[in-house]
Amino acid sequence: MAPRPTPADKFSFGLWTVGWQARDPFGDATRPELDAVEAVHRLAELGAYGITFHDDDLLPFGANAATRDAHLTRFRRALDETGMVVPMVTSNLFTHPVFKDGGFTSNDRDARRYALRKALRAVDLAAELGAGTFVLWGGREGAEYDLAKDVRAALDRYREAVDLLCQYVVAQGYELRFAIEPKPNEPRGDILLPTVGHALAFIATLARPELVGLNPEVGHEQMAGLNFVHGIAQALWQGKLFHLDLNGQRGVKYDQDLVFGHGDLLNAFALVDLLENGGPGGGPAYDGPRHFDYKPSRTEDRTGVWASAEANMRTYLLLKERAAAFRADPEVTAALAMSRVDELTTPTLAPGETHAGLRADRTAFEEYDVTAAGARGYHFVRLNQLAVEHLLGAR
Ligand code: GLT
Ligand code: MN
Ligand code: MN
Repeated sequence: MAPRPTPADKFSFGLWTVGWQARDPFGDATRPELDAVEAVHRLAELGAYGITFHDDDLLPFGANAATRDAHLTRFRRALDETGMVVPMVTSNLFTHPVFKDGGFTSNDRDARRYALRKALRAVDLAAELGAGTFVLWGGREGAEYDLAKDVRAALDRYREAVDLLCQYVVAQGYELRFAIEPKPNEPRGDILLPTVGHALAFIATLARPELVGLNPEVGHEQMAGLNFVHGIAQALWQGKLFHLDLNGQRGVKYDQDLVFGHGDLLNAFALVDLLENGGPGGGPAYDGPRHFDYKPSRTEDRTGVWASAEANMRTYLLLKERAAAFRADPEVTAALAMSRVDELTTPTLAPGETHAGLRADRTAFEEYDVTAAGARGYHFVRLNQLAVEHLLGAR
């Protein structure tokens, strides 16, 4: 039995996830539209604490002021009735044909100005609903043809846009930070800022880098063949894990958006262990929302949608339980020591030591027995097997 999710677990879902009607490039929708108010109530009943959305998920694209107000009033009432919060808001700069060559980086300057205006409106909405994070997923910022996009100019325009958004939140006094969500491809052939590493390098060039971090998604890094846990670890190391999108992906292929844990389960285990136990003193390394960005598979009906939403949270909590047991197991402690995992936290140089000291230390080189060191095993496989056995509930 997995523990029941509660608001203290900080589970949140995108409105576009449970609301996905399962229209794909090859087939029609298999499910009816889902009302945002129903989504709030159902997710609250299941134990989630938050709901997130794009401007257009909640307020139909191009709606007039009266329609916007009506939708917002109903939605706010649902939040009040359930105690659900809105930790994150974002802007859809990818669905409408005007964005077919991108929002912030379209070759068309007028389309870029329109995208900026739309994003600024969504920033107001985010602040109004008390969100702390504004995600920037640039799904259409990219190209199919190398000669059709001046990538250096596109990055200039991307930076111009993010700098403007930062300037705006500072001017308005909003408590809002931005989180860039990398993705290597789909819908564009190649998307700009394709991985955690590219996005981190981009952030370092901004006018206000402290206001911009990351929203890495499990499947997006895995689509690029990368290790998600390593990406998250580096984001944490640089103080840039502002938000994250949990889901599942099976290898390098189209973006599957499976339920969390339904892809690389062992990597998901290491991820939960890092988030929950990787902080100073073994506590959580991340205390933001545990946000699920998945798509209930096209084969599922409405019942299956809610079952899959629950599955994300159950899997997370089961992995958290398993990770706690792993950390508490004395055999794991011994195996970690055998593998010298902790030794990596010791600086390579002695306190105050310089290159002169290192060069004078004969034990570091002239007298170092490289043959013996090269022959010694690290016992990493044993450690990994212990993780597998905990994951399988065998310990
Ligand atoms: C879209 C995408 C997701 C992003 C969302 C935020 S929209 O569904 O596939 O990965 O997180 O814009
Ligand atoms: Mn995805
Ligand atoms: Mn996502």
